[in-house]
Amino acid sequence: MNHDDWLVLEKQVTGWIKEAGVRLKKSLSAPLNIRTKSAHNDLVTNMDKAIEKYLVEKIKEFYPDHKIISEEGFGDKIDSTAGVLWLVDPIDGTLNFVMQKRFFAISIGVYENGQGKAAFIYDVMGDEFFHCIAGSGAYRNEEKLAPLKDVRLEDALIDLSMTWVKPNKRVDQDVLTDIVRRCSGTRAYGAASLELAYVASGLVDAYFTMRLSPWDYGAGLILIREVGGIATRADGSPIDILRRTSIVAGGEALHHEIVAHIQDQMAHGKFLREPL
Ligand code: 2AM
Ligand code: CA
Repeated sequence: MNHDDWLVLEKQVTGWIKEAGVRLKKSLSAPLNIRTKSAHNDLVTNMDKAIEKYLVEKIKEFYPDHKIISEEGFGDKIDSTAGVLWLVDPIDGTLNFVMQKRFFAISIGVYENGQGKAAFIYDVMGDEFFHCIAGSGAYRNEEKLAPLKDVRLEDALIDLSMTWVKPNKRVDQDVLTDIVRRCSGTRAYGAASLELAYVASGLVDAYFTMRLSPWDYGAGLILIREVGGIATRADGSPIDILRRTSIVAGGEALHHEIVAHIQDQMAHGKFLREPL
């Protein structure tokens, strides 16, 4: 697709996402139909499904030859990044949607032959729309985001869930202890797409997680790279956008410091298990 095609797509997706946002907001005043998926805290609601169906139908209507990976099953079975690929999460942060009625987002990332091209993350209740067409700058609503600055670990806010510093099956619980002790503070918002958007906006300086799916991080990675940030797997290796993965994201120097620390811990026998 050429640049003008991407601009048309941006207009369309912005319209769909804002419309979906209105529906999500309205739905909070009616009873939700909630079910659990892989665990008691892994939830899906009637709204996850309804919004995904709406978005997938729109994409298929206007871009019938594009492929879609999405969370709730309306997308395609994909094993290649060839062509245009959409990574769609109708509600990122479903637990927040259900329990807090805030801090959830609609996230859409669009890739062409594996290259990030367009990103859209909409914080419905905060009415903050993070978006970018790769190469044309990243935005929070109409405000252009600045390139990420170098931040020392001692001055950094690090976004990570407590999950990763208590016993868990993916990473030794003490791998990050030094990072947590030395940094300026930690935060956790419970919606990965927003947490990646906050890194891109400089609201937090780095984000660490051991387990995300393509629809959770697809858009966020594009935003972070657009502002000069780095995102890799926890051991520093590249992210494969077709797979579940760990992620360390941040400005270049801080990303390097965190990954070097993790690699050093691994060299001392600490485990790090990527999701299958
Ligand atoms: P979700 O709400 O779309 O499932 C919560 O810390 C963040 O991690 C959310 O962005 C959530 O996305 C994501 N996540 C990925 N895998 C998860 C899982 N198995 N259970 C809960 N949250 C998960
Ligand atoms: Ca979701």
